[in-house]
Amino acid sequence: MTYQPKTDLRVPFLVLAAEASKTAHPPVLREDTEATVPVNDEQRHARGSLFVLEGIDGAGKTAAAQLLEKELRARGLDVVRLREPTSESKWGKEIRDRSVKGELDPEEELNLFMRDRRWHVTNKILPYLREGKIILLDRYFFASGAYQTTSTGIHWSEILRRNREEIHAPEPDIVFLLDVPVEVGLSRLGGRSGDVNLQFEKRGRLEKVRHAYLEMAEHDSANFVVIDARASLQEVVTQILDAILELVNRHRSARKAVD
Ligand code: ATM
Repeated sequence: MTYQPKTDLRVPFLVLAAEASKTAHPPVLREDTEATVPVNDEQRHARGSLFVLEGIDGAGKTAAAQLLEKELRARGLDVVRLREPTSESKWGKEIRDRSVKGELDPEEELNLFMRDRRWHVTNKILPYLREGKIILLDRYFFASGAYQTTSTGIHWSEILRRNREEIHAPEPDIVFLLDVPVEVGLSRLGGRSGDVNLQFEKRGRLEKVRHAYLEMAEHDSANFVVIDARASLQEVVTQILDAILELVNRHRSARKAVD
């Protein structure tokens, strides 16, 4: 099932970019993870772009993100690849340690993902956007919407709202939803040894996760592009790359007009 983007590719993050700092600094890691600045203020100073890859397990996001990074870098673009849950914050580490063993209760799990994301927004995503980087993000708050709705019973729209209002998670330029039927995702995962995650990869749950993602793509305000990820990796990457390059070029032209 392939969907067309429901809106034109937008150009956030740029209008007041002329004021933004032109000096690049590596992000300084902050422990005061509660201190996220409201994103609308931050976005005014951001010159970068945020592209998110989402999909059920086995959809091919991680392979696509790796290849995209290479392709964008080969074109001279300043790209950074990030993923959630992070492997750096204490909350990301806790998720990775405990969810694999099925130890987390649903509310605790949702809270940990939110805390890890707050850390990520503060310490990585916003600093990189301010530096003008192109961020390729392998999972973001839409994953909380899709996965944690199935465990907590909270509607995905409420989970997205919390991420937007409580964490001030910046809106992506585009969310690429790599859509595959569950049996395709599971058969791809079958090839990976030691990767079976009891908490997440049960078939019935993945059907619900996929359904939630597709509903989001249709009804949420984010700029979703649904990609039929049954296609080859190269075809998937080409589609995503074309959309990213088009948007990055529009950013550049608009910035020139402002400068
Ligand atoms: P990766 O497979 O992308 O490493 O993500 C690990 C798991 O975390 C993934 N499912 N499995 N297996 C989806 C899950 N996840 C959530 O449940 N909520 C979230 O907010 C995020 C970022 C990931």
